[in-house]
Amino acid sequence: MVVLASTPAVDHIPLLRSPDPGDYFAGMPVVDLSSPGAPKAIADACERFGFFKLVNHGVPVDTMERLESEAVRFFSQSQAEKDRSGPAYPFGYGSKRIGLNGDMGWLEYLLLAVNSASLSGACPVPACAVFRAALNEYIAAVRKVAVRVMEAMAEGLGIAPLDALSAMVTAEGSDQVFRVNHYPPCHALQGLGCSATGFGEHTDPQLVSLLRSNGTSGLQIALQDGQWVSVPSDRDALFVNVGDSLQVLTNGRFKSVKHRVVANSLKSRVSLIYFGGPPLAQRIAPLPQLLGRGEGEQSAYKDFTWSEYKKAAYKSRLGDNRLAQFLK
Ligand code: GA4
Repeated sequence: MVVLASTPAVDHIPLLRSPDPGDYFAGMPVVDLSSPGAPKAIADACERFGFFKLVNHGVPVDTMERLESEAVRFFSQSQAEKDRSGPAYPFGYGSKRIGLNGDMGWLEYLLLAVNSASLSGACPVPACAVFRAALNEYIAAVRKVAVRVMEAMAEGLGIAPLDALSAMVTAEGSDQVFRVNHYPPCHALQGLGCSATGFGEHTDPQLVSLLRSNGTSGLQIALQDGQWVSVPSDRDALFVNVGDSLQVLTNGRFKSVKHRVVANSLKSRVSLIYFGGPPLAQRIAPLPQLLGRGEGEQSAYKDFTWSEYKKAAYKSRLGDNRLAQFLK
């Protein structure tokens, strides 16, 4: 990550965005995972927005804060030190470049492979044992939440068995990824009426994503009518979003939400994101329990496996509509 020593002319700064609409997401669904109404509230939120805030999720505050401080420590190392943990593909440290097809963002990050409930042993990054322990503790806890959320989704959809969705992330060989993002403040833009794109608009290819941030705002989601709204940050909550694969499994009932991050001009944002994906061979197609219901309801999608979808996703640009080519 290049630190700007002096204020460059605005037109020399890449990734500029016009002023934000600034609208806060007033109607954001907040779900209490410990309440009996959670399954219905989750299913409603996934149908309306593909997004909700989760409270009383059970990940201890200490576990979240320990990982946050280890991440801050990692990113405060010298550039040369961090580059030793790169490149990000397939897994490791990356700066500004997102994916392999030319997308850029005002961030640095770690992209990590998750094996069952912890970092994959084959993933050598990060090398620091304390950081790895904090990651493993957090990943084990957040993955349990993902399983509970996916069980609640099945219950809310009224489908059996309860693990019809969650079994895909608990299965041997499930394809889970963890990402630690650091968006440094973009001081150069302070007061200039514009902001930097931290992570450009996109949908997540997986089933579900669970995000925790350090309380610095920046996350925005697109509502179904295309309007972008800012998500008020909350360091104690988890934010859950539906990914493309879950949209397909529910035959479009749940919406894969478009989201993006705008860099803050004053404060650093650190986010921790767990992406729950199925095993590579998993067929991604509407659940028969859902298709059986409606009068002659047909799948809206061509048949594909997670491996095929993932391959297509990694060939795409960040903002592409990746599901379009799989629509019937
Ligand atoms: C979006 C969700 C996850 O962050 C991610 C991203 C991946 C990457 O950063 O390498 C992708 C992006 C994400 C979707 C399209 C492709 C792949 C960047 C990109 C341009 C790790 C993932 O699985 O897909």
